[in-house]
Amino acid sequence: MALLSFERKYRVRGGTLIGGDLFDFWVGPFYVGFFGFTTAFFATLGTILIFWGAALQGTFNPWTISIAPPDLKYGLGLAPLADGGLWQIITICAIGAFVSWALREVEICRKLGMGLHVPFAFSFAIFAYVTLVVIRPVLMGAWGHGFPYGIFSHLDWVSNVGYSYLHFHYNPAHMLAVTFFFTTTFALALHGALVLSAANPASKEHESLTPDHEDTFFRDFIGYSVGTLGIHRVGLLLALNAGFWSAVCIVISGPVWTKGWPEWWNWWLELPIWPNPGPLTGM
Ligand code: 07D
Ligand code: 07D
Ligand code: U10
Repeated sequence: MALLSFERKYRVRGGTLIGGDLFDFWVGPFYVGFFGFTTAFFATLGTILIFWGAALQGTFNPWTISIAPPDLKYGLGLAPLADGGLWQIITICAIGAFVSWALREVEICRKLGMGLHVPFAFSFAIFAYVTLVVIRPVLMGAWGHGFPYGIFSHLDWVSNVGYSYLHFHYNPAHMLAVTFFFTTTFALALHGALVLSAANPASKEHESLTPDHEDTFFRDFIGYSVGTLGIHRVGLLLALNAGFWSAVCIVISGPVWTKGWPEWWNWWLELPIWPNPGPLTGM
């Protein structure tokens, strides 16, 4: 079915979580819904507040705009607008916009009778963000532990926080997260390449080849094919784990482990399985 006639057929009322028919309409290609309205509201307000913060900072250079969280001395209290209060309201707007975006995805899925896999997946990104700006700061007792909203300044934050644990690569959850990110790109490259190779066969005899060819390629190659549906399950699982272990790696840095990450590995040397080196010395 052509895209435009399909959309007309499925542009029907219903599936909304809240607001009934009130916001149940489209603007151009975009479905609005109650959560489209709240997304637009929070995103607009948050963006205006970033411009306000930029004006206070005295720059509109997008690379150097930075909205800093409050100083640690404000703890978990409210800070004056110009001293981190803007960051606090922008954080509320960001969470409002991200959660609204996820709920708008849910409404669109319900309209189309689809599973909720896309909003479920996006919720992991939201979880990672909320871990950085709410969960970890609350566990550490100050909003000042959140990251600043600026293109370069947030990189400074990552580097500074990384080095304050001496060597962040030794964080075991960071290792898992990095491995999942690498594996995700590896899997997408294999999948994209495999599908294109079947869709663009070497011989002009066929217009395109079949999933059987795809399966057979991997059975010949590595002895097993996870299957054409299975690879999408694998991809989703890998990507969600990347985000999940990222959230874990940062939430344990501070609230759980306060020393350098290299030292964490001492548990290996402290296992009660090593022979006492005492008598061995001098042998
Ligand atoms: C391609 C989908 C499109 C999204 C894009 C991002 C804005 C920000 C705001 C001027 C894959 C749109 C950007 C709306 C404008 C102002 C105030 C997604 C795609 C194109 N980062 N980060 C970037 C965010 C964190 C880190 C780029 C956001 C953590 C490192 C972009 C968040 C840590 C590097 C950006 C966030 C961290 C980047 C490209 C939120 C750990 C880079 C992003 C809300 C996760 C890279 C100059 C991209 C870069 C980069 C946005 C959080 C680390 C500006 C919105 C605190 C090490 N980050 N980031 O393509 O070039 O994502 O930076 O959590 O090297 Mg970041
Ligand atoms: C938080 C983004 C959420 C986004 C949302 C949507 C908009 C709308 C609109 C485009 C989580 C935003 C949408 C704004 C845009 C339009 C229209 C995603 C988020 C909700 N690290 N490290 C990670 C690597 C080092 C450090 C994660 C690699 C050093 C710290 C990942 C290397 C030190 C933190 C990762 C490396 C260090 C991290 C990031 C290599 C610094 C974190 C991915 C090869 C000296 C962060 C939860 C992520 C984290 C994090 C990878 C090196 C420090 C696993 C590959 C050794 C402090 N690092 N890192 O989390 O876990 O995405 O955050 O060297 O806080 Mg690291
Ligand atoms: C996949 C796939 C698959 C496909 C696919 C895809 C995954 C199997 C079949 C999809 C993949 C691609 C297309 C590939 C490329 C994608 C990427 C690389 C990912 C990154 C994407 C981007 C960078 C693009 C991002 C663009 C976005 C998010 C669009 C931006 C949109 C907007 C700004 C509008 C958002 C809409 C909203 C909020 C809802 C509706 C609202 C409006 C229309 C605005 C009007 C507002 C109202 C009516 C409400 C009023 C409220 C107001 C005014 C607020 C007032 C507030 C005040 C404070 C004043 O697997 O195959 O193929 O294609």
